[in-house]
Amino acid sequence: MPGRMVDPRRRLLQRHPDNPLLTAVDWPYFVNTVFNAAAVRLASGETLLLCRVEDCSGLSHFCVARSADGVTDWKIDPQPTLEADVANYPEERWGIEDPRIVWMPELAKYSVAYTCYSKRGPAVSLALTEDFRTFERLGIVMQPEDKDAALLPRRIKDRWVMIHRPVPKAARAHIWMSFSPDLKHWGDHTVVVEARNGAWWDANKIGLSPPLIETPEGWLMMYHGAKQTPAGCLYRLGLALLDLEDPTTCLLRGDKWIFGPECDYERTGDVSDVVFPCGYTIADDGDTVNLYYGAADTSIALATGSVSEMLSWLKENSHPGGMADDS
Ligand code: BMA
Repeated sequence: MPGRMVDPRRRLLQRHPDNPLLTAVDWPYFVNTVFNAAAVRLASGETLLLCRVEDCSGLSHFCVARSADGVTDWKIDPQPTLEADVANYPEERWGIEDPRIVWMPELAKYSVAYTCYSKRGPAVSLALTEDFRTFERLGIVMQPEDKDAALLPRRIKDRWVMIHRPVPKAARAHIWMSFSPDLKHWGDHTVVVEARNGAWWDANKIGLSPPLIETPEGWLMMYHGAKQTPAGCLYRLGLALLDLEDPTTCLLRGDKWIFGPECDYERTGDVSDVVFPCGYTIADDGDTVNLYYGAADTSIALATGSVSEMLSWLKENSHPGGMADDS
């Protein structure tokens, strides 16, 4: 099925002409798909992607890909970099998925929040690493069903902060925030952004996409909406802004999506009509965002935008507060 024509108007994110950047055929070993990669820029300037790789069992693991310019000449680990460790972490029985990396200055380590797919459903696990070769697992921190998690890079009022998205049986799936003294025990669970109702693009089920971007005006959040349609779910991306010192307060929330599946590689794949970013890097100018996203659960693509333009857009296209108006 051909993608629709890409409309050059209303562009906050520009697709890279080389998209998709990485697919299964680029992998040094045989895999089904590569998608939903976490991203980080290392001190060396190199871009590192921690890619979700699905093999032909249907289960996923992570594999590191590195590139000097974040676009070309990827050096991919010859073997899986991090695999499920079922003997010690039975909650990883059906694989590990959708990582989000955040550099934690106080720990001098990267945190990796990821989905552990347990026999009782998807849940949230944490790991720490200094080098993306060895990982210190902290184990499961949110029970099923929960996913789309990332830490904030620093404590707020002495406590670590995690964003995540539980899926309750009897209600819509909203974005929550929880707090911890030690990264292990989490409490004071609070809804931060609610899924809307009805026909909205972000009705019923939303979730964090990449980790938050810290700006002088607040934490910029890119979140996905999964709109249920007769043909399946449409995954699109929207924006919200959270208060810097009280991130449970949503200052602004955009009413429209800013990015959605349009190109062939986003519209057609193992799961059609999905754009799913799990990571970004910020360029040397401090403003350019390189957003890495899974396309149709099949490949990894790149779109580029500007933090200041996203903030300006939010001021013009949003309303205060993260709660849904169900009227
Ligand atoms: C979500 C997540 C993502 C996936 C998306 C579309 O629920 O599981 O890993 O990309 O669905 O299939």
